[in-house]
Amino acid sequence: MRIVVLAGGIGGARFLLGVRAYAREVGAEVTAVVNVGDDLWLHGLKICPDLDSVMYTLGGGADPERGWGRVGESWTVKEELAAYGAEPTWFGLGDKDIATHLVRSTMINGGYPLSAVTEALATRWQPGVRLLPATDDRLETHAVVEDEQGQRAIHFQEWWVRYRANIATHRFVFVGAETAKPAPGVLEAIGSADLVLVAPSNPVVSIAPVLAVPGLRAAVADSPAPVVGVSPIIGGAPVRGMADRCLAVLGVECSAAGVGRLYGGRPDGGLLDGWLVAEEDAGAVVPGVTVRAVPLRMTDEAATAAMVRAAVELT
Ligand code: FO1
Repeated sequence: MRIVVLAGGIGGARFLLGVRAYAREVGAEVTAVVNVGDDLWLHGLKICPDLDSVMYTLGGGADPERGWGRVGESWTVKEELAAYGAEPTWFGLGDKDIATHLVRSTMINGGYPLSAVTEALATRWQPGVRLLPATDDRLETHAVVEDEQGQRAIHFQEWWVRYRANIATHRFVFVGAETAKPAPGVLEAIGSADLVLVAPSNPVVSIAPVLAVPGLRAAVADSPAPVVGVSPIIGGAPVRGMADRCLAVLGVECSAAGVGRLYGGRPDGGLLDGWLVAEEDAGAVVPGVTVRAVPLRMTDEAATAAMVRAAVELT
């Protein structure tokens, strides 16, 4: 059995722990197609927060409290940069994490595509799933915001970390998406999958940038395999993060049904055949989609693997 997971953010990383546990039980292969819209160049370093969250989480090196970055981290470089007055001070890189960015940046500057760099980094972490960036090309999520400085587009990380999404926002733009190509292996993985899962990641800033890569949405929509999504919203609130603020920018209701309808059912030109919601959202209706209510809290690997089993059984 081949499982493809569209993923981004910490929700995606934690969900993949359960997918890997399920896959080990049944002998399945897993490919994660990961968001790159959060990526940025900073201090000469290429930083890929979502790829790193997945890699560190599956490799046992993630900080469980923060959710991002490395466990047992130190912050000497951050303090030294601050002493120089180097901006931005609102985005901190840990010392151990910087080693990852140094290796990645050296390889990228040497001409290797992000997918090859990711594979090289993963040889250390042995995540047990194949990690593919959605694209090797530049695709950055920007937010079009408005304040006393007027209307302007800012990088997603500035919107998320500096402003904590607390700034009037008109829309999100996926810069570079029109000309981006799916990374090698992405379309093939989706085309030959037995199951495509949409992780309980932020639909607006984690999954939408993946689907914005030309050809990727169509590959999922036309996939011969069933497509099952997992709601990131439980009882009207995001499990983690700021999906509520992101959905508000799109004018989409922050509910399991609202996100399910945003993805849409395949009979109506959307993506989903099945939609897993939490038990408290049992009444959710998504036209053309089989909705099932199951426990959706990713409290541990076993609970998360049970969600994956429920997704398989839904198909
Ligand atoms: N999140 C923060 O809230 N503050 C930070 O300073 C910060 C730095 C950072 C550095 C590397 C990295 O991979 C992630 C980092 N994050 C930080 C997390 C990141 O902003 C977001 O959580 C994700 O991009 C959203 O998925």
